[in-house]
This record gives sequence, structure tokens and C-alpha cells, in this order.
Amino acid sequence: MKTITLTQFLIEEQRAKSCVEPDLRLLLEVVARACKRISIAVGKGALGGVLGDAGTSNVQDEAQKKLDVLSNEILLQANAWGGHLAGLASEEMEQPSPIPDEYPKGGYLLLFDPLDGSSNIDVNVSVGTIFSVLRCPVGLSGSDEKAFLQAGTAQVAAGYAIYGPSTMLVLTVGCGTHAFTLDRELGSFVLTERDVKIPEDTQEYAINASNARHWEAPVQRYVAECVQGKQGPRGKDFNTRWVASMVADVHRIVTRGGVFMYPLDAKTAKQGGKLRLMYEANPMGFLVEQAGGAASTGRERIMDIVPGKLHQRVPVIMGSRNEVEKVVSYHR
Ligand code: P6P
Repeated sequence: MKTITLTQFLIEEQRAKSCVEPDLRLLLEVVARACKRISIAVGKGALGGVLGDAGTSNVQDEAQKKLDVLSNEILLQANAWGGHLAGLASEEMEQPSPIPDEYPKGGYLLLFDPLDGSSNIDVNVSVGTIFSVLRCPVGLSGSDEKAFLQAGTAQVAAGYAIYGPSTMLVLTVGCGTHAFTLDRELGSFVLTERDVKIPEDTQEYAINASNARHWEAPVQRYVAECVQGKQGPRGKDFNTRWVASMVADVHRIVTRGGVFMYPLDAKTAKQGGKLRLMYEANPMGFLVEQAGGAASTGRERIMDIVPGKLHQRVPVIMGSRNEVEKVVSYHR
């Protein structure tokens, strides 16, 4: 099979369509290289001296794992010198990080969750990096939070790396969603699935069932009907999966279909949900929609939300289009 590396794919996209500009191609290659470094650190596990807690907490008031901090550093350092960014924002940092003065600034903004699912690191379960790319509005500084507060529809690119049995990069620049697998001998991400399509129907749903008593009625109804299976109104049996790493759960859905739900519940209602809009729900929503799926809060399309705060949270229901539509219909 002809090997198409990420670089060749991006050059061909740049040549063939208007989806990739040179600076965006540079940005994506820099992020992919940073994800390779993170993959190496994650892959060392206990031998790398990077498991366990860092002894600090982040803006979300969550205990940081050493690998959270290391992954954040890797992404900051990788993106400082290229001249493609105006600023960066991370789940691990309260404020956006400006590009150091000694380097030129570019027109893009990069937002990321450097290591999502980090509660799974110490038990050797797949984790990942999620990133989103926006243009920096003219006249605004890349270190000004306001520059980042754009709806998900303004994203020019989004992707995730999943550090699992293989390391993969799943990417969109607005012209479909494409999957690459890290060839460790080459040291390159190689195209392994062009134009991924999420099946419109599914019999698999992902939700943390221990929150059932906190869910709103539409979600309780939807899950109850799945559990009733053939005997119930759905007329078919369902299966459930919950890795508790959004990247792993969403990757499974991008690969074989399903619906991922972290809905509003009584526990998270006051903060608006559990997952973050700018660097989890929006990039995953872009990838899922480009793969033919849907991404909703239950009451509105995630990518239509105009953010008020950099670290704001939203309810998330995304995956197989017809199944998301059913959950949304119960919210009406
Ligand atoms: P719970 C990981 O901490 C995360 O942010 C997502 O990756 C994941 O989907 C969710 O939280 C898991 O949450 O409540 O099941 O532990």
C-alpha cells in the first residue's frame, strides 16, 4: 500500500483545495510532532518517572498529573518558535499564553487539552491530546482571552491524538476527517483512513451510568429505552462502553459508530456541564460533524455556541447522527 505521510497529505490538501494554508500546515506538523513526543513520554509509563500526581492543581481545580504538566510544556515549547501562532490556550493554564517576544507571531490561535483522560494514566488506559485551531481576530492580541471566544464554527482545524495500543492522529481542516497511525520506525504519522464516515445508526452508547439519578428526564428516558432492548420501544438490543477518556470513547465512535453522552446532570448543572467547550467539545464536534455525525448539547448544536469564558463547560451528546437526533428529540 502506498505510504502517504501527514506531510504529503497536507501538501496535497494545500495544493488541491483551499483547506490548508502554508502556516496552518506548519502548525499541524508542529502539533503532530509534539504529540509524538507526548506519545513517547506516555509510553514509558512507570519507567519514565512521570506517573502520579504533580502535586499541583489546574484552573479546573483538578489535581494535575505529572504527565499533564509535561504534555502542556511539550506543546508550549513546540509552538513557540514557528511564527505561526498569535497565542495558545490550554486546559492546564488559567490565562492564554502569549508567544515569547523573541519569536515572530502568526495569525492562528491554538487551544488544547494536552492530556485528556489523565485519571486513566496510572492504570495504563488510553489517553489523548485534543486540539482546536482558530484565527486570531485582527486587532486582538493572542494573549487576550477575548480573542479565543469564537463559536466552534470558526474553527479552521481540529484534531486529537490517541495514545493507545497504537498512537493515532485524527484530523480535520474542514475537508473531511482523516486518520493517521504513527509509524514508529519512520517516525511519521501515515494516512490509514481517508475521509472517515461515522455510521448514522448504532446500537452502542457511552455514558457514565453511575450518574443516572442525576440525569435530566430526556436522558433518563433515552438510556432506559436502550436498556429495555428488543422488548422496548427501540426494538433492538444495545451495548454500552465507558472508557472515561473522552478521546478513547470518541475515537471508538468515529471508528465504528455510537453515541457519547456527558449530559447536564444535577451534579454539574451549576457549572453548565462537565466537559469543556473550547478544547474538548468544539474540536471533537468539528471532527464528528466532518465525519457525518452530529454534536449537540441536547438543546443546541455545540459548534453554534458563542463562548463567554475560555474554560466554560457544556453538556455533550455526539456521534451517530440518527442516534444524536433521537436524544435531541427527547429534549424538545
Ligand atoms: P467521569 C476525563 O477526566 C474527562 O474529562 C473525559 O475525558 C471523560 O470523558 C470524562 O472526564 C470522564 O468523567 O465522571 O466518568 O470520570
